[in-house]
Amino acid sequence: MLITRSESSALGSCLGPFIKRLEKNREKSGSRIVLALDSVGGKERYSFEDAARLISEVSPWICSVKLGLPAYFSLGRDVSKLTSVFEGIPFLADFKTADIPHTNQLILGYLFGELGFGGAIVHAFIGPTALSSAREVAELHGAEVLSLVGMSHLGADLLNSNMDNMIKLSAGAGISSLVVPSTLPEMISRARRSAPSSQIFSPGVGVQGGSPRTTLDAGADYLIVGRSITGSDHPATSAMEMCRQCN
Ligand code: NUP
Repeated sequence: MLITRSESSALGSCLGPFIKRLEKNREKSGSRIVLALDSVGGKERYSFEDAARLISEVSPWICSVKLGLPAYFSLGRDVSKLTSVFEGIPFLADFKTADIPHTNQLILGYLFGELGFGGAIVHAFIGPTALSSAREVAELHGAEVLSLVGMSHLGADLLNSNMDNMIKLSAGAGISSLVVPSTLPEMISRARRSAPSSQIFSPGVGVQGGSPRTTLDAGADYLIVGRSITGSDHPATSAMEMCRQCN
C-alpha cells in the first residue's frame, strides 16, 4: 500500500512547526534522539530540578524531549515550567491520546495550550474523524500530532497487524508523522515504503532491544530513547555514544 501523491499533498507536503523545530535541532546537534523522560536515574518520582539537570546534561546530544504520564505524575503543572525553561527544545507529549473527538480536544488543548508541548502522540486506531479533529486542535495551537501505528512491546500483534490501515487512515487525516517500533525494523521499512514522505519516530531503542543503526537503516528519522540514557550513571556519555552509533 502506497500513500498516493494526492494524499501526500493533502499532508501539506511541507513540514509542520514541530517537525521544523525538530529538524533544526537535529541539524544543530547532529542528533536524532528524542529523550523519553519517564524516570531519572532509575527514580520513578523526580523533581523539576532532577529533570532540568538531566535535560541540561544531555541537551547537546538530543533533538527533543518526550514526556508522558510518568513525567506528569512527578511534575504536574511544572511540566510547563520545563517546556518554557528549555524553550529551544521541542517537547513531545506521549499520552497516547485515544478518546472521542471532544475529549481528545480537551486533552490536547491542555497539552499544547497550557503545558507548552509542540507535538503529541495519538493512537491511530481511533479512526479518521477523531484523528482529523486531533490534527485540527493541534493546528489551532501551532502544534502537531503524531500517529501511533505500531507498538514495540511483545504481544502488540493486534495493533501491529493493522499498521498498513492505520498509516492510510493517518494520511487521510492529514497526519504525516508516524510512531513505528524499533523492535520490529521490518515494520519501519514497510511504513517507509508506504509513506515515503512521512517522519518516522521509533521507540524501543536500547533497553527494549532495538538497535539505533538498524532502526535508522530501516527508514526511521528519529529514535525515541529512554532508560538507556535516563537510567545511566553517565547520561551525557550514554547519549553521546548512542548519537555516535547513529552517524
Ligand atoms: O510502542 C511504543 N513503545 C514505547 O516504548 C510506543 C511508545 N510511545 N513507547 C515509549 O517510548 C514508552 O512509553 C517510553 O516512554 C519510551 C521508550 O522508553 P525506553 O524503553 O527507551 O526506556
